[in-house]
Amino acid sequence: MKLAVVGATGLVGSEILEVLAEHNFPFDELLLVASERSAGKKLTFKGKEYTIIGLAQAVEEKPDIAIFSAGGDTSKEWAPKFAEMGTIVVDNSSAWRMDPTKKLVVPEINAKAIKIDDRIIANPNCSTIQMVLALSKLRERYGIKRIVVSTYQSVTGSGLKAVNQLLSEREGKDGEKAYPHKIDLNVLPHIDVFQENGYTKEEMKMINETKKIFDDPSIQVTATTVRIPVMGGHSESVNVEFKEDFDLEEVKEILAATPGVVVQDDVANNVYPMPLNSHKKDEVFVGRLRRDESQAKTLNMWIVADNLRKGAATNAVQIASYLMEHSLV
Ligand code: A2P
Ligand code: 11C
Repeated sequence: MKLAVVGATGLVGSEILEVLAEHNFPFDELLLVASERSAGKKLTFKGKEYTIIGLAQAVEEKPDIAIFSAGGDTSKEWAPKFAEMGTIVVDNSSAWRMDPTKKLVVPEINAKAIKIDDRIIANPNCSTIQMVLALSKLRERYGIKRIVVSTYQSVTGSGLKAVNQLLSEREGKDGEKAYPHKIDLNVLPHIDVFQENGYTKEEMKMINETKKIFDDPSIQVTATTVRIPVMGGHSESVNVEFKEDFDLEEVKEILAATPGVVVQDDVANNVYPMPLNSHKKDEVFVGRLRRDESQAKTLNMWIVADNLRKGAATNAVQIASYLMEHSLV
């Protein structure tokens, strides 16, 4: 089993390496891949030193699985080249997510959709993953009519440059800018580029990916995605209208029994999910569960997860594990 991590030097790439190590992911050979700028440099994984290679060399090595997190353009150009060599690409970019011939997978929800001849498997957007995972079992029980979501997203979602912008601003220094405005002590109702309909690309990802993962185009979703000056994870306020009425205690039981979800909901003791506590955790945390008193069959919830973990690295590694465990490699 030969495993490649493409984008190994990036924020998500280093998180993938951490998750592979923590999960004791089994492989015989590991290829660490980045741009030609980084080729020849060294990276350490589990105490062993690896030399970074470029994509052209990596494709010739014919890895069994390649986890890509090197941006959409790299995936568009290189994932098909790996696929042609027989590699299964687990792609963390947005390049293939809405391609009807590609599966968009959150393993706890729809891993069964993966078939033996799939060669490029898409990992959803971070803010989508944590929302759909928290809603998945509630949807099975009550059916979902409409979701209204507002996000509070960590700067780590925009990569290293954004983290550096926040830290430099905090120290009062001038540095490179990932955002069009100051991010420290500020809130930007703007993630990714604006589309013709006035929504951002991040908002449209949440809408379209949710329908695809649940395999239900009838679910109505509307989103406002917002960048805030935090680092540990993304938070989301979700208002969900079910088809059937629910019992709040049963909702808590269903959430507690949802794989990958942890309920933190004890307001009497100020217990609710927060990004600081979700940092470096693989789970999705849910709290502030309460009935929407303005509308029937509707629940308000607060969902937090480390966007680099379940939102990216953990989900991708879980897909790779599923491939191995189900002899799809
Ligand atoms: P490199 O470090 O050599 O630039 P982030 O999203 O944190 O900025 O990380 C992006 C990751 O994608 C890095 O590992 C980066 O490698 C890699 N990358 C960017 N462009 C390319 C490319 N054209 N080919 C291969 N890897 C790339
Ligand atoms: C953010 N969701 O927080 C973005 C980052 O489509 O994989 C991930 C972009 C993507 O800015």
